[in-house]
Amino acid sequence: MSGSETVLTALEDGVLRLTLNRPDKLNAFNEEMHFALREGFRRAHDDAAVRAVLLTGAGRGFCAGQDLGARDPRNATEAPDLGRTLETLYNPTLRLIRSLEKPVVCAVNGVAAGAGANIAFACDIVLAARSARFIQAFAKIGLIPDAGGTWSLSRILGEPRAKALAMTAEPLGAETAAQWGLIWKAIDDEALAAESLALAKSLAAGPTFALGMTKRAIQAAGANSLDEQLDLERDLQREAGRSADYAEGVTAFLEKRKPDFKGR
Ligand code: T3D
Repeated sequence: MSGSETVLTALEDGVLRLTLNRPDKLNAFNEEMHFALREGFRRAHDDAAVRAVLLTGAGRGFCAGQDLGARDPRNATEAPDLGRTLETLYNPTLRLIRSLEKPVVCAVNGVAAGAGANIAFACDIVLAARSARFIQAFAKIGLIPDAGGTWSLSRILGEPRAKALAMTAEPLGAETAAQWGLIWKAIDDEALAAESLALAKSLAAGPTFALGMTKRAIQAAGANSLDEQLDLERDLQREAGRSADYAEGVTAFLEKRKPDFKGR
């Protein structure tokens, strides 16, 4: 399978759909898939026609994390440098997802394990099939959670649940993940693809200039004091107030019609 086949890419109504596509391995990451996914998120940054991203998986799984076939100690002469693989393969993609000032919807269509789970948690709005489960599989193979997992789990869930999930590797069902606030919604399996695409399309047709700054502000909040955050809101709202989308939104409201946002 070539690099491009490992992530299927389609642009429709402003939504760049990225589908992890190694279904026989539950979409575990090999190098080709890393590069193809990174390329997809780079395109989302650079291409003005992309106004939202939808990330999902092909087949019965979302993503089983690192392809362990590529880490077989029996075929290695020395231990791998996993710090290097994080730095060069996983972390750039995580940074691209978080810094993209466009909405990223993740449709978790099946099991999400290891880095696969934590990449989902880095996205902006996560929908999961009711049958999906999230597994911090790292503890089973002697690793620590990566791909931002220690950061997102502890921030979203707090230390007690983050530590228990990470240390036990117990699967967390989609319904509980939604109740705990780790994801937005659990959806009936057969409805996930259509609902997640509809959500991504409605975001893509929205005021994406403001949605991008909303993302920036919410992500900055955890590290800011209230004063700093109020200043940031002032600065970003100043920019939003100068946008064509704001003028269109208010005009459409006054004219009692649907706004036609352009994302600028
Ligand atoms: O290495 C670095 O660069 C550092 C970064 C690390 C990041 C990480 O993500 S580390 C964590 C790696 N992932 C795992 O440890 C998860 C391993 N997989 C599983 O535990 C289970 O497969 C699942 C719980 C995800 C699903 O279980 P189940 O019973 O639904 O499916 P299965 O039968 O185990 O898997 C189906 C096939 O996918 C199977 O292949 P086969 O036997 O039909 O030919 C299985 O080997 C393959 N598969 C699943 N996960 C991986 C995988 N092959 C390679 N790597 C995988 N991670």
